[in-house]
Amino acid sequence: MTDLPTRRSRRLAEVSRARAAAAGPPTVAIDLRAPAPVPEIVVGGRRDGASGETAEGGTAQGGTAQGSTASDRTRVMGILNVTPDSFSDGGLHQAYDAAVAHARDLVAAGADIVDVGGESTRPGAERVPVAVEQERVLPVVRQLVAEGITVSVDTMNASTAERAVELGAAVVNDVSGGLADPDMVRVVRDTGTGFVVMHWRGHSDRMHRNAEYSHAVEEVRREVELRVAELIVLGVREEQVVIDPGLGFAKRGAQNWEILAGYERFASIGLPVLVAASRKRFLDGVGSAAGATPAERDLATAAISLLAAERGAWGVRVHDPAPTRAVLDVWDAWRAARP
Ligand code: PMM
Repeated sequence: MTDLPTRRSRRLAEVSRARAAAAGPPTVAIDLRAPAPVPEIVVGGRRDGASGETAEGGTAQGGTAQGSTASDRTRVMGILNVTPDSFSDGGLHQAYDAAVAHARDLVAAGADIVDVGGESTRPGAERVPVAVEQERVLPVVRQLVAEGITVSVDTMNASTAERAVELGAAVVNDVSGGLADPDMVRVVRDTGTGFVVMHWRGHSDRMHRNAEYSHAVEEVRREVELRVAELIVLGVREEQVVIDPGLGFAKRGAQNWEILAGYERFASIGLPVLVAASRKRFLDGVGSAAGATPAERDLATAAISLLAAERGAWGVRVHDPAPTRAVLDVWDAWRAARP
């Protein structure tokens, strides 16, 4: 059990432990603390699922990163937006077949988890009816689970989360950290699912108005920590939680860089951290020309993935896993060679 730093949150954690003991062991959908599975990483070859063999069929020279990587491998969460209007890939994977095909591509490109969402949260986005979200997301979740893919469901709706978990989703990724739907906490608590708790100050239509901070890092940290403490007192177990500072959500350009530069402050909460910078607007003009398309921000995204992995991030959430997987493989090889 990791200590949350404040006295209040320690007390809340004690309450949670007492409740958990009274309730008996909950179902655990995924062990968030377990080492990420180490894929067949071949130094100098491509990943082809066959341990130790390069794409050319030979044995890898220089060894594999397997076995020598630490138990703190950063997971790659590939983004699958089954939406017409997400900011970088809206409409591309909205049809069921296109969505499933893209999920397979994400996994082939190195995703450990596929994050399936049916409601855009881009700045200014309007809410989508729950029934529409479920029509988009649930058949895809069912199919991916059947194919053995680890799925997280990106939703603010408790009923969507509940049905997705029933279908086998291992993680609920809620950009509101359970604040948008009061029933979400019950679903997370009772199913024992992994829960990504993002920093959130309100729905997308109010995002910019809410981006007022006198010290972004400390305020976001405090709000995340407080939200986790509330969840714990409501019966969610600390072991279920991954925190996410919510890049781009109620944060203006430079504030996102401050959050990234303050990564260690979030890590010091003592919970796994997800970094979700992929293609976001604050990357515009950094590593690609100003005004470039969101997809042209993948190199900058991969650089952030590497910096996050080096700092021990639990995961990185990306639209294109390939460049991120490449840099993480480099990081694994680097670490594997340490004496
Ligand atoms: N960003 C988006 C959607 N879901 N989930 C988490 N945990 N963190 C994020 O920053 C986040 C998210 C924004 O839309 P996208 O799916 O196009 O990236």
